[in-house]
Amino acid sequence: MIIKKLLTRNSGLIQPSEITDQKIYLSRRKFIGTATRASAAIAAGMVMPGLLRNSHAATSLSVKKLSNIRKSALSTQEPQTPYGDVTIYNNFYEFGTDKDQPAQHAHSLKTRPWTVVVEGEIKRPKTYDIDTLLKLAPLEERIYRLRCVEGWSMVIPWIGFPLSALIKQVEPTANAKFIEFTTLHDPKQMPGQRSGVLEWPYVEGLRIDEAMHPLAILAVGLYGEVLPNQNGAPIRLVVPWKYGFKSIKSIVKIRFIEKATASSWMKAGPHEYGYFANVNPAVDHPRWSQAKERRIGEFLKRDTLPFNGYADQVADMYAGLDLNRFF
Ligand SMILES: Nc1nc2c(c(=O)[nH]1)N[C@H]1C(S)=C(S)[C@@H](COP(=O)(O)O)O[C@H]1N2
Ligand SMILES: [Mo]
Repeated sequence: MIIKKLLTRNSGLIQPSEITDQKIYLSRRKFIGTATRASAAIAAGMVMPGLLRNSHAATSLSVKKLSNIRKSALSTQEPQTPYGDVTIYNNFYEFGTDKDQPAQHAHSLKTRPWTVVVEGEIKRPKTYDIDTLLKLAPLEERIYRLRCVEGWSMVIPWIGFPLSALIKQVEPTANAKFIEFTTLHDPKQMPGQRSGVLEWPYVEGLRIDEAMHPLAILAVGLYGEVLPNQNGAPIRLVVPWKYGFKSIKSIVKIRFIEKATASSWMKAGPHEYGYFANVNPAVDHPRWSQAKERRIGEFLKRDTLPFNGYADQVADMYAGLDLNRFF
C-alpha cells in the first residue's frame, strides 16, 4: 500500500493543462461563495435584495488581508508563481494524495480556535493560542523558492516570522538539540488520515541550529492574505533550502528534544527520505534524478541548485558532513 502510493507520486512531469488558470480558479471560488450564501439566505426565508448583485462584496469578506507586512532582504527577486497555482497544486496528504485534493477538501479544517503546544527541553513551556502567535513578532513577506522532492518548484510570497523568535521566547535548555513538529491529527477534519499512506500525525524535525537560522520561518499567510487551508493554515513551517516535505503544515505541537526522532517520511521510506533533506542535485532520489526541476508555469526544466540556491547562507551548517550519507 505504502509502496504503491509512493510509486504513484508525481515525478515532475506536470502538464500545463493540469494546472487551473488563476482566473478560472478565482471565478469558480467566487461563484461557490455566492451560491452558498444565496441558497442559505433563501432557505432561511430571508428577503435580501442586493445579495446577488452585491456578490463581490460578499465574497471579499472571506479573503483575510494581513496588514503591516514588512519586506525582507532575504526575499528572492524571481517571478512569483501565480496565486492560482500556489493554492491549487498542493501536497497535503491529510486531504488526499492528488495535487488538487487539498484545495477541494481542506475547507473542512477548522483553524479557530487553534492552539500550538510548545514543550520539552525549554524553560518556558506554553500552549499558545494562534492569535497570540500571530503577534509574537512583526510579520514579514518572505519570497522563497520551494523545491518539492518530486521535481517541481514554485516561488511563493509567504507571510510569517522567524522561527528563531519563538525559540528565543521559550528559552531552550542545554539539552535541546533538535525540534520536532507535529501536524493536527483529526481524521474527522482530515479525511486523508483515514488512509494509511503515511503514519499519522505527520511529524518533521530540524536540528536546533537549522531552526535558529534566519531563513527558517513560521508562515501564517501568503500573497498578503491569511494562509489558505490547503497551504497549511493556520501556521506551518517553511525551510526553503530543504525539500518541501520538511515544511510541515497545520502545526499543533513543537517539542524540543535531545535526540532526533524519525519523521513521517523517513518511516515511509528510510532509503528515500533522510532527516536533513537538503536540496541536493548531486544526490539522486533512489527512483529519480534530482539534478533538474520544473518551475511551475515554465516549459523547460532548469538545473536544481545546491541547497535550493541558498548555499551561501546555509552551507556552513553542514561543513564536514558527508552529504551523500546524511541526505
Ligand atoms: N502536514 C503535512 N505537511 C506537508 C505535507 C503533507 O502532506 N502534510 N506535504 C509536504 C510537501 S511534500 C510539500 S512539497 C509542501 C507543499 O507545500 P504547499 O502545498 O504549500 O506548496 O508541504 C509539505 N508539508
Ligand atoms: Mo514535496
